[in-house]
Amino acid sequence: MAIPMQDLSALRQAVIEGDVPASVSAAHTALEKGVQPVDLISQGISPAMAEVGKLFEEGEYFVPELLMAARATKEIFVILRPLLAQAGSKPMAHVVLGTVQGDLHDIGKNLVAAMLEGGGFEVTDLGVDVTPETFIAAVKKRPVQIVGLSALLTTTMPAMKTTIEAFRAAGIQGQIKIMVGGAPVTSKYAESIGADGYSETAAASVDLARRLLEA
Ligand code: B1M
Repeated sequence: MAIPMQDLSALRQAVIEGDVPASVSAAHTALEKGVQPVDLISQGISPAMAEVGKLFEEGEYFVPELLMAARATKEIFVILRPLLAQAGSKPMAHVVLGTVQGDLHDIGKNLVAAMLEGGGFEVTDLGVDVTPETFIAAVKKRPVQIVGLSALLTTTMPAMKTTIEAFRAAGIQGQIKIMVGGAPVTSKYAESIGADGYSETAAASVDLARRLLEA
C-alpha cells in the first residue's frame, strides 16, 4: 500500500538537513507506524536526496551539506538493511552492483541496492570506483544473473562501455544481464553501449531487474 507522502515529511526534512539523530528517529517512527522499508526508501530517502542534489545545483548547498545528508541516509540504511533482508525468503536472483571506475558517487547506487534487496534480490555491492577486473572477478566467483553499473559523471560514463567490453572479452557477457543507471545516463546511451536495460530511478530498477530475468 502506498504511504501518503506527508507521513514521511519529517524523515525527508531530517535527511535534507543532514540531521543524523532526527533522521534515525524519524525512520524508527515511520517503521513503528507501519511504513514498509521499501516505501521509506522510495518515498522518503529518494525524494529527499533528489532535493539535496537540487539545492546543491542551485548554490544553496555546498559539499559539507551533501556529505551530512549522505551520512543521514547511511545511518537509516543501518536500520533498514536487516529488515529488507528479512522481507524475502529465497532471493530471486543475485545482482552484482557497483559505481564504475573513476566515479565516487554512491548515494544513488546505495538506493538501488536497497530497493533491489527490498524487491527480493540478493545484492553484492562492490562499492565505488570499481574496475572492470573487479566486476569480472565478482561474476566469476559465484553465480550472478544481473550486473548493475552506476555512473554520475559524464566523464565516467565511458567506463560503463569499457566494463561491458571487458565482459565481452572475458566471454561472460552472454551469462549475465547488464543494467545501467545514473543521472547522466539515458536509455539511448545504454543501448549504444550494449547494456540490456536502463532504469531512471532506484524504484524502477526493481521492475527492470525482474523484466531482465524473464527475458
Ligand atoms: Co558530484 N557531481 N562530484 N559529488 N554530485 C554531480 C554528479 C554534478 C552533476 C554536480 C554539478 O556540478 N552540477 C557534477 C557532474 C557533472 C558532469 O558530469 N557533467 C559533479 C561533479 C563535477 C563532481 C566532482 C568532479 C566535483 C569536484 O571534485 N570538482 C567530484 C567527482 C568525484 C568522483 O566521483 N571522482 C564530485 C564529488 C561529489 C561528492 C563526493 C561531494 C558527493 C558524492 C557523495 C557520495 O555519493 N557519497 C557529490 C554529490 C552528492 C553530487 C550531487 C550534488 C548529488 C548526487 C546524488 O547523490 N544525487 C550531483 C548533482 C545532482 O545530481 N543534482 C553531483 C541523489 C541520488 C539519489 O541521485 O545518484 O542520480 P542519483 O541516483 C538516482 C538515479 O540516477 C538512479 O537511482 C537513483 C535514485 O532514484 N540511479 C540508478 C543511480 N544509479 C543507478 C544504477 C541503476 C539504476 C538506477 O542500475 C544499475
